[in-house]
Amino acid sequence: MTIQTIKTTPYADQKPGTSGLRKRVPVFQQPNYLENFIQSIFDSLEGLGGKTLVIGGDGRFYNDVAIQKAIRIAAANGFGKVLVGQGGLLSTPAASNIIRHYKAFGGLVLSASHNPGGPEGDFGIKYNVSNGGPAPEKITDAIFARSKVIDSYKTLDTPDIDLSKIGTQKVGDMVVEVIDPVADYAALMQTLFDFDAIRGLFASGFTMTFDSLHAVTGPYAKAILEGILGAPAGTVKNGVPSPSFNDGHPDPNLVYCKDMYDLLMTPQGPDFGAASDGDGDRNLIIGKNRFVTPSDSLALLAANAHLAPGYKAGIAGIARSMPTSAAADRVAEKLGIEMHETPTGWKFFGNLLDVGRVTICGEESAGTGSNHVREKDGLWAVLLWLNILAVRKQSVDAIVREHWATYGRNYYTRHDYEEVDSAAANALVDDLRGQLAALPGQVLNGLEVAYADDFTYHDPVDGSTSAKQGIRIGFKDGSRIVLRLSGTGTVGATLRVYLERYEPADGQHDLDTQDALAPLIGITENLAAIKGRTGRNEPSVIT
Ligand code: G16
Repeated sequence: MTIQTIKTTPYADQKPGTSGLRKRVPVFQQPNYLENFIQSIFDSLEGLGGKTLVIGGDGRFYNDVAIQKAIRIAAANGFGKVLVGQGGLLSTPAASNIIRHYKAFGGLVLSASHNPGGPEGDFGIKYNVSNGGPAPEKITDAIFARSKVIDSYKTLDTPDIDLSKIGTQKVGDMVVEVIDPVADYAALMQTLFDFDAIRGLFASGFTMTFDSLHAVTGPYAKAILEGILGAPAGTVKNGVPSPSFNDGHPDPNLVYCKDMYDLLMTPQGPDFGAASDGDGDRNLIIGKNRFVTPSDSLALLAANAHLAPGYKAGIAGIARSMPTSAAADRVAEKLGIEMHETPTGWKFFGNLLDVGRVTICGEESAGTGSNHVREKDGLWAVLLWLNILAVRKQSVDAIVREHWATYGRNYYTRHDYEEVDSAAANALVDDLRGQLAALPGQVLNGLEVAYADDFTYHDPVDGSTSAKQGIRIGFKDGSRIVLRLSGTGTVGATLRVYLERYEPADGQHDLDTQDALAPLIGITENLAAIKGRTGRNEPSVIT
């Protein structure tokens, strides 16, 4: 088989963001755009000859085309084997598991996660390394540097691989094995959780709804919840993956899962509701009459993890992204274990997990996970919740209330201003950065500023430093304002404002969240002038 070397010219905009390269589909459809990026990835890796590469995606529009291109470029670059999910599907946590389980060299994850899909929607691609996690910054920086000078890529002139059949085929000298996307993942989950107890929970009449949002978790949730665990048929909604997510937005939050939220707030609603996103790494947890914020969910899962067999020996430590609330910090303190604050992006947890300093990680952006893989894992979080509910035999609401009565409550909200003008958003952040030095000691809306900085992370494992990771303004009473620009949007800039206030164990736990945070919302507007600078009177999304 002759390897073709195709001449190309670089694109200037292939800088990976928080989680790989995400762009509108038409951007990826430009001549050689995807090929350039994949070749830039392979050019940035050493020693891939003869090794195994995992390829999977969330089934969104352009996945099928991209996978065929990726397989040919992988073969031409000397990989020995590609493992690909049947139909091109692998959830992101399942891809991470496959990389680890089969000791692959790395993997290509084709997804734009929670972003909408379809011909005018978003597409994305990221590279995961041999530990199963997203490539660290030194690799993504190298990929970007390479993409700016690339002048050719390698491929083969071969027909498309049939991805519908499980089994082995060949592309040039490379073996392509099409695998069941669900089996290994389902087996892993059975090693972590008490499936008998969860089966008993469902058998006792416990009711649940799980919304797959027409995305990748449909087959996983059906196989595990309805198949292995015996939840009634129909528990999983919208379970058939669609390239356009049925024209929906596969983001499991209170905006796109409002119907489920409303149902859970009614007496006739089920006991438990959950959802996952486009690629299956995020989760939404709602109990009857109780939405659980992702930050609280992290704290609750960490505090109760020992109830599941996979964590019965206890957890070594917890890590959370900087904007995530400090609720988990209080759990770590009580357990006497390590607590780490990292920049936004799952890749920053990898080192801590690899050396065993933390077991459970989480982010305010609806991501929780553990050392079982190196990605956040939506269904894992749902199963851990189910395991805890099965053991404690209490409602979600009762468990959350007990938690607050023990640790206090961190009121928390995130305000997103989506698709704002990039120049205006950057100027807003720059101006705020300029004000930081003068803030400590000032009293704003009755709250005294304790510190104000732009977060810099020093990785305690590899010694690397990541600067400018978000503006933090902390107050003496434990309240906090964080501002940063998203690294996953594809149009303009998305400004994220994260607000948090701590109420002690014997304090008020029943305030409306937005009311509880109103003083901080006012301070933010005074300091950052968001309305004037963005032209927006209110956030696009409040979570
Ligand atoms: C990605 C990253 C997460 C991050 C989230 C939001 O999630 O994997 O670590 O918290 O984006 O990032 P940003 O605030 O920069 O938009 P996902 O689910 O989109 O892969």
